Amino acid sequence: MPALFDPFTLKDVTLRNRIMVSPMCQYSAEDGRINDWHFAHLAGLARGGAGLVVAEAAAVSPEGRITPADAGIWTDEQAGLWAKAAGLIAAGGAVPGIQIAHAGRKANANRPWEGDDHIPLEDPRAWETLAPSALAQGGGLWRTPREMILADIARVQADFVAAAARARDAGFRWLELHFAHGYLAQSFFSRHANRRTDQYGGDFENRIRFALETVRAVREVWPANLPLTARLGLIEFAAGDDLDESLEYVRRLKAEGLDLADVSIGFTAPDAAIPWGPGFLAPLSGRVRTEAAIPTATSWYISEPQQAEAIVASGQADLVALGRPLLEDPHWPYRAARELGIDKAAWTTLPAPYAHWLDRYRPARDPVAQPADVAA
Ligand code: 8CM
Repeated sequence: MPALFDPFTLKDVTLRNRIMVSPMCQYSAEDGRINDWHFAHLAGLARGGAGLVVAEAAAVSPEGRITPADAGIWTDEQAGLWAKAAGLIAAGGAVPGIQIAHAGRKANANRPWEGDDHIPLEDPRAWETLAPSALAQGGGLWRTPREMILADIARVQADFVAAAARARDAGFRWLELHFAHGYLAQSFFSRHANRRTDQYGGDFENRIRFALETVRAVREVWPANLPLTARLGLIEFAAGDDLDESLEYVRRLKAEGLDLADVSIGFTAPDAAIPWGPGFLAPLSGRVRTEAAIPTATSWYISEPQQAEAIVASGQADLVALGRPLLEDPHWPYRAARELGIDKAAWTTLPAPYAHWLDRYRPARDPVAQPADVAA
């Protein structure tokens, strides 16, 4: 059995394989409410065969949205819609997960296909953005945020806790905190974004305080038997990177109750030189897995079944997180199973309406069209 199709158990949750659907913002919600687009999208991905479907970043508060069209989880009405989504994912045989997020200084942007730039303050859709320091994200796309006072920090942490409780009540069984990609929690950890001089900025202990306190508080409401995970920006590929510090950050998060580290990038350093390439983050995931002794997920430029298999089999990650390959081919897991030599879809709790087609009617050797057939 290829490693990619070994079940994976974390706490009381067992995934049918090691394939995770990365959370992918759809920028298609209204006042934070998801709709038929999201239901079809998530149900399709679950039916496609992944073990875990992590629904897109759901904002913990209105001002924490990346764009005005982001999904949210700050009201009971929104949570009711998420409950339907969680049920659809489970009906597809995958474990329902959700990412909860606050965009910090990268909030209040236009949708990627409508400019990807900040909304000017005079626009009626504008809101004040918040960050550890009054420093704009680089690249000229974002406004300068307001530096958070201690009451803002406490409120955002309470928003994360309320969102986690809503996710729990909606039936999600896997929670991912968005602590990467230059969003709020990442910008506290980042020495590029955080210039505070109080207990939330400066040295390592102070820069990790926001994340540690948030994990500790979320852990109180997120069930002890369910995985609490975070997507972490552990590297910038820029001057100032300190991997020993990043590894210690993960160990400290683990001590607060984090169950898995989804290893990713900071995206806060203006001078980063990111070595984009196939599976380029997998080695760092392997280091985190070994040196912080915590299960990991890895993402970025994983698209081929043999590549995903090698990452899991070699111990670089427990889970491979795929995004774009699953949008191109929502049934990528079936193709992967076939390519890795699993001749029948018994690797999964494949729902019977699909299983019977794939198993019962599959001949010993699939007839492959020959040039002569095509010519005829
Ligand atoms: C969009 C929303 C949230 C994220 C994202 C993106 C796009 C790219 C990315 O991360 O790396 O975390």
